[in-house]
Amino acid sequence: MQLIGPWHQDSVRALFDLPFNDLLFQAHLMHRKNFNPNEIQVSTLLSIKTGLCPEDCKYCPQSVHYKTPAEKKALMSIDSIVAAAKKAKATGATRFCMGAGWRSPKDRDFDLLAKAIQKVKELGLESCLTLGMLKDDQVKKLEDAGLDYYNHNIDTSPEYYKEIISTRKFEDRIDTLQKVGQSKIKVCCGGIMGMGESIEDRVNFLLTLANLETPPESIPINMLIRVPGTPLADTPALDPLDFVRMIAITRIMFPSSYVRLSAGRNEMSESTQALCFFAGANSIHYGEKLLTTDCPAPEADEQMFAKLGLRKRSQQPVTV
Ligand code: SAM
Ligand code: DTB
Ligand code: SF4
Repeated sequence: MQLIGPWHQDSVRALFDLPFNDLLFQAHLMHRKNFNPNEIQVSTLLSIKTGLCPEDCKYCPQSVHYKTPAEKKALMSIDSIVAAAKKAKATGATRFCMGAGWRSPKDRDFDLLAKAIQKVKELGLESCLTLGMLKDDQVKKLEDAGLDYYNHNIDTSPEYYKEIISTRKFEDRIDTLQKVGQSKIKVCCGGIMGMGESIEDRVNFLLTLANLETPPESIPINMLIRVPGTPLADTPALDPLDFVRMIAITRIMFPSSYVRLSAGRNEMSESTQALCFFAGANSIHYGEKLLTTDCPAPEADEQMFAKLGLRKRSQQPVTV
């Protein structure tokens, strides 16, 4: 992992204060040095268990505490997971991310999870899971099953976290990230913009990511989807240019990580997305759905890629 830091509050804040053009120019130069700027990694998501989650994350349609349009669904069977993975492969995804509306998985779920990892990899897809907090032996089970990535977001700054979630502590998230970071599984960790956080919170969110024992190789930057029924449903919309800034600063601070333009593309214009790609975003969620909310239709993404001369990044070597 190459870092051009060490970063401090002042140096990160200085990036937020740059004129937009200067910031985008720096970010784009950094992007070109490390990646092919016309290639985008595409991941398809599948919610393998949906809703009734005991946590109270104020943004989340799956929390049992809020009445939202998200459909509840028990843990899927291996056959249905494999069928969805095959479909994702056929539409051109290179990574298959399976998410569960859990605080943490139960030991009894690991046989199915290991099987799912194995089957996804047999299809030539990278595997990614996001299941909530993990214990040491659970990380080991996922590592032994050959899991490529574990997604576990810190979502916001340590200071703002308690305004968003009361059922766990920021340190609980760091604890799982440390466990995963010490295994062979790659860390995917990012956050959500537009939850009413300040610039200082965005600075401290990025500093926390940069100071993780194992900084993430994959960084999802989500724009809050304001789902009806969640406490954040009426939060004022984020200025798309502030979202682009966040992508650019993430690219500068993490030159060799994948920066994912994650949730929120359905509410974003193509022009905003194009600016995000220029600023250094090189990964997206692709497919009909994110977890419970809609993604742009794959055909619309194909058209946007064609317009921008972008192509999907082909598969990285898969470790089986
Ligand atoms: N339960 C597990 C956990 O919390 O880690 C995995 C699933 S959880 C839905 C995965 C991530 O989705 C959250 O950490 C959050 O970053 C993102 N997310 C959930 N609801 C969102 C929303 N309304 N807008 C943007 N991102 C959202
Ligand atoms: C991440 O950072 N964003 C994805 C993925 N990791 C699991 C999830 C976005 C979920 C958006 C709300 C929903 O569809 O329920
Ligand atoms: Fe549960 Fe994850 Fe949603 Fe929080 S973000 S309510 S832990 S599914």
